[in-house]
Amino acid sequence: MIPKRSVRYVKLAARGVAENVGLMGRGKRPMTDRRLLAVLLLVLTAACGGSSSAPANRFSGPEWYRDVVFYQVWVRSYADSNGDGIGDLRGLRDRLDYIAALGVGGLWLSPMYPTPYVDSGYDVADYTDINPDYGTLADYDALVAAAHARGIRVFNDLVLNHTSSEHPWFVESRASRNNPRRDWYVWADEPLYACPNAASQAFGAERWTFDPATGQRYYHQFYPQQPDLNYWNPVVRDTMLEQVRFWLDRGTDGFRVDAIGALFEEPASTAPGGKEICADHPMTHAYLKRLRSVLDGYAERGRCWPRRGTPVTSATGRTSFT
Ligand SMILES: [Ca+2]
Ligand SMILES: [Ca+2]
Repeated sequence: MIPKRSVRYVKLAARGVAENVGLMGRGKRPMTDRRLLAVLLLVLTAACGGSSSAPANRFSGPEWYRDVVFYQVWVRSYADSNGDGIGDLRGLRDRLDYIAALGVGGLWLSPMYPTPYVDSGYDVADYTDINPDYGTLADYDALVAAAHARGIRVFNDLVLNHTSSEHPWFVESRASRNNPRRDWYVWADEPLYACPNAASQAFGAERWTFDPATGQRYYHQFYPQQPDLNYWNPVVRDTMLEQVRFWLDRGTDGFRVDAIGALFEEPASTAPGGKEICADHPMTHAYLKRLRSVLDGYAERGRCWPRRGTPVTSATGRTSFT
């Protein structure tokens, strides 16, 4: 089935780390109007070394992204190269001349990882591979090379908050209370916090799902098939940055980061002020700085980044970057 897609609006704002706030519906589920707080992290090759084939003045300066057109592609529905009815990376690559002719400078790929597709690919079952419906890692590499040759940068969708329930990490985690990956997800006898999904009830009313195999509940901000990773576990934090490096090492130019405000939660019993924290936790801000540091590490390879920003949360809870 070809999924429907609707981007109500995309706003690029702020400095250093660009904030991308969008209302999106996706996939074979009914339109969800899910509100996403996302961060777009950018890396630039042309402004530093001057060796890119990008048109002159198009990518000049570290804040080039302010004037560049970004083009979001839902690979599954975009272009089918082999006639199986499913869009794929080769189909997209075959149309890069058309995309370049539109004046596009940045290609944002919606999730193209292996997935059971409960949430249109935002339920990732493997962060370091390509959905076989769309092709292979070699096809991805060829797409990036072909895009770069046309002065187009490639940005992956990055889903850090949760995995698919079919990801091997969660399969292990739910196997037993003593499994080494048990603490990679958020397990408890009773819900630690309510954290309702304020944007939409389409993901279901319950944020905690009972798992009879081990007699505990796990937390999920979205569908039950999308268990939240436990970012209080330092091994999880480090492991997710390894997934980021995997793509940067391949030549990926940056990321659009999904639901980033939801990384950390904290129960009322320990949170300052005695009120549970469900989004924009200070630890999330700290983790974003680490993520930024990873990206900065690629400056040594001739890439430049927009200047560093400082996250600020207003009295209303709105986060921006100065
Ligand atoms: Ca196909
Ligand atoms: Ca979370």
